[in-house]
Amino acid sequence: MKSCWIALMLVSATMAADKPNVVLLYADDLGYGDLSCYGSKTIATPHIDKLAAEGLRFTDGHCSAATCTPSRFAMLTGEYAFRQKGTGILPGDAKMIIPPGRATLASVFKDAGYQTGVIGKWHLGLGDGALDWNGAIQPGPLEIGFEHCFIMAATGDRVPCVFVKDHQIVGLDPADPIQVSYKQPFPGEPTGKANPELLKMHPSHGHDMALINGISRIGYMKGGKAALWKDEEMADTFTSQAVKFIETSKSGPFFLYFAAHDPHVPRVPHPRFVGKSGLGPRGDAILQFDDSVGTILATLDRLGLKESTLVLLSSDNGPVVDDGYQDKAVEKLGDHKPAGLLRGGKYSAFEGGTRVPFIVRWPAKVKAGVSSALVCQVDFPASFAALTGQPAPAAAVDSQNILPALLGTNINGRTELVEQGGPISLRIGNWKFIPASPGAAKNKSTNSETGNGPGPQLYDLSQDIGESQNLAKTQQDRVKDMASALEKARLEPGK
Ligand code: NG6
Ligand code: CA
Repeated sequence: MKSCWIALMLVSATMAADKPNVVLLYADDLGYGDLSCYGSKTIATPHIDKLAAEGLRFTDGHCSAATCTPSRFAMLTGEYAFRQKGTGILPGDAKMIIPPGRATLASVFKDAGYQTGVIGKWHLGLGDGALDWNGAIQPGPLEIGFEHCFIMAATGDRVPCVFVKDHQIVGLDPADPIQVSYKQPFPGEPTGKANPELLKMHPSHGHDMALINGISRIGYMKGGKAALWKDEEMADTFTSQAVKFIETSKSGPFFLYFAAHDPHVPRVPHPRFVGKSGLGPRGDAILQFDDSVGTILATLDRLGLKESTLVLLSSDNGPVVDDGYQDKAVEKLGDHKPAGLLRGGKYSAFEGGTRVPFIVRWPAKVKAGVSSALVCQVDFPASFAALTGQPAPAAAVDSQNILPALLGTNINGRTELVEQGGPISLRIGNWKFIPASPGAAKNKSTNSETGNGPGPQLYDLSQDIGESQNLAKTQQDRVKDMASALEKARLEPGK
């Protein structure tokens, strides 16, 4: 009798749950001010603008950290990355930092009966520490809930410059095995440092190691020549893989994590975008991302999936202009403000580090509009568990169910949010607190602000979105309260 009841409850929970397809369109280093729907007058992103016009555009949506690896770690696991050692920016030969079997955003969907796929940039490590790139590359995405994967291991500026499909490098010739090292160069292989005459794009800082397709990278590699990617074709490759995944999963439901590489360095868009933005390769790469979005949305339209698909668009961290290559991003910036009115960007504790474009479209359920709710990607595991009628994963300790805010049925998102820039800072409502933090206020290589400062910083974002007036001296009680709230959040997950 009891088991009948349980069965009945399970059936009704499943029936009560909505199971839209979910497509997560994730840009790399795209800033709050980089899209015309977020106010840019210097760049036109018509496909993303249409998505925003048909959906809910968030003005206070965040990634969890101001760089890639910790941000993606938090988004997939539902745990702030600062709680775990080894979750900073990873080299391309790092072992996987999400333990196999751990519940993730992907496994939440898989458990709900979804087809799950990741296409694009991974940057969470692969293998268990003794990886042979010529053999089975595992553990990887398939061991944490994805059933299909077509990825690059780390970033476009890190070796190995090849794609990995499921457990294998794509197009690898066994007669030309691949070797990867982050320690020393391979004798006889060209590097950016030794062979600058072979470069089509020169580094501005770092990036002077393995020389692949006329661009020098971080780390060294040898062999695997037939498998090397062409930077100019990378966006089209990922996009066509995404279209294929949607086509084969169309009977649904499916979850696609489309992790684009644009506009991360090296910015080498396809020739059809070159010169089109007037802002140099960085702007052109943003047009390329918009184009990928357009192609994926057109696929949903073509297959009649628009109504039944929740599309989420966001970025893994804020923008950076010079991130290590002489690509004219600084010289051609003109009036463009990649972080909009926000201060800081990638690597920064200021809002520009983690406040990013954040759009939800689900025609069947979400009313178009604009929301000022405080929402964060770390909340995806709990929120999508709720959407699919499941409890939040126990290990997703920082993930809150903010589904009503994501769907626009409630204007309240989070009350508090920890932001991981350089220094770890705290939002409570519109108040922003950055604790005193040693270290340079400016990153000399990227010429960007870190948020470090000798004393505490307090900003009232409701009056001062650009964090220009430090109120710490005049509001000492609030500083004290926020300092202890931050300490508590650091020590006690769930805040
Ligand atoms: C930095 C790289 C930068 C970029 C970043 C990771 C240098 C000098 N800079 O170390 O170019 O690759 O790491 O970016 O090497 S992220 O978006 O993946 O976090
Ligand atoms: Ca990034």
